[in-house]
Amino acid sequence: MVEALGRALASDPLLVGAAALLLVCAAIAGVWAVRRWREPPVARLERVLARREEVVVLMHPNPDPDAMASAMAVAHLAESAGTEATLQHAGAVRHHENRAFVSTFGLDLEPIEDVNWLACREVVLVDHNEPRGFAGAAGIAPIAVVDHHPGNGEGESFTDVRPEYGACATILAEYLRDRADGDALPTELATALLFGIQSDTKSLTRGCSRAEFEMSEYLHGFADAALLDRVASPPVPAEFLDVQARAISDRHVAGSVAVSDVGEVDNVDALAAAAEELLRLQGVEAVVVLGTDDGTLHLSGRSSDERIHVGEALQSAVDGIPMSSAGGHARMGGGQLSVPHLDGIGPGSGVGRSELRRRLVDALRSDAAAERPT
Ligand SMILES: [Mn+2]
Repeated sequence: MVEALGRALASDPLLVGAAALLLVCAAIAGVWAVRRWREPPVARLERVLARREEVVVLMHPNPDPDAMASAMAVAHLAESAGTEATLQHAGAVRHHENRAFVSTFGLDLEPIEDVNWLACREVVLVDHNEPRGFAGAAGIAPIAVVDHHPGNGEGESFTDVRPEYGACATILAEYLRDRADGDALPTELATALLFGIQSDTKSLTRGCSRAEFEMSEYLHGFADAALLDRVASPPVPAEFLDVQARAISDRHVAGSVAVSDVGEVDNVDALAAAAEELLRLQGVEAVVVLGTDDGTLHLSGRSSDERIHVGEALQSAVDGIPMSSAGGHARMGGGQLSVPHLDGIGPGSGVGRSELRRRLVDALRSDAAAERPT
């Protein structure tokens, strides 16, 4: 057969030419395929961004520093590809540390409540892999997804989800390194990403992979120490310290559960900060701090014991109380109750504050007891 082919080629110079052309084409295609295969993900993402005039970089609801720093990095990539980027999120930037991040880096973030509020339909998701938290979120098909949470969300043209990573900012730091060719990173961007990694990993103590350490080292070379300090330890509003003081001095401790009613507050974020502080108390494994703002009683719960599911405990404590809601995760939860209803106005007979406190203690303790192996 090979001989027959050789004879045919020898007798027809046109065939020789065609065979040579075919070989050259195959070689070119091979080189192209190897290049594509070896190129870093950032090159593909940059191509996806460059094909658009405008993109929305969408953070998860109530964005945290990791989401905001990741969004800054995608906006940086988009703008260097000549693509306009708008940073949007559902919910609000909550907690004074997160607001300090926004003001320190002068971020222009736009809140959205409805899919029609998106600046455009070309959406890049960061730090989550399925759009949520606004009306019509389920109908969005993102063009790209960069995330470190488990999940099945995908981008139409680009998906990079690494659940083994401690922060989304780590992935974006790798992107910037891979395209840098030794160029300096903008100081603010490097500092924001470094803080994003630190805040998502509790300063490299929780949920870290090797990549967090490597990218922290890389970013450190471009970050500004004073700026990092300013964003990591923003000044605390006076009320936060007042509320913490009240939470600590007025605490009721029953076994490993501490409940504290701090009365009227102006800023309900102070309750979460106080709960975190109270949880540091020796012997205490679950806490709830209660405070009133504008006729609503807010609860903020925390637990350091994995057998106590705070969200479920808060939910069972307010169960049956009209105009109440509570829930959350294993280690943190919250709730709201209507003060007039607690006082007995409305359909129910009312549950006093001391009765509520007792229910909270019981819920947090029985939860612990139920889970405890006998
Ligand atoms: Mn994150």
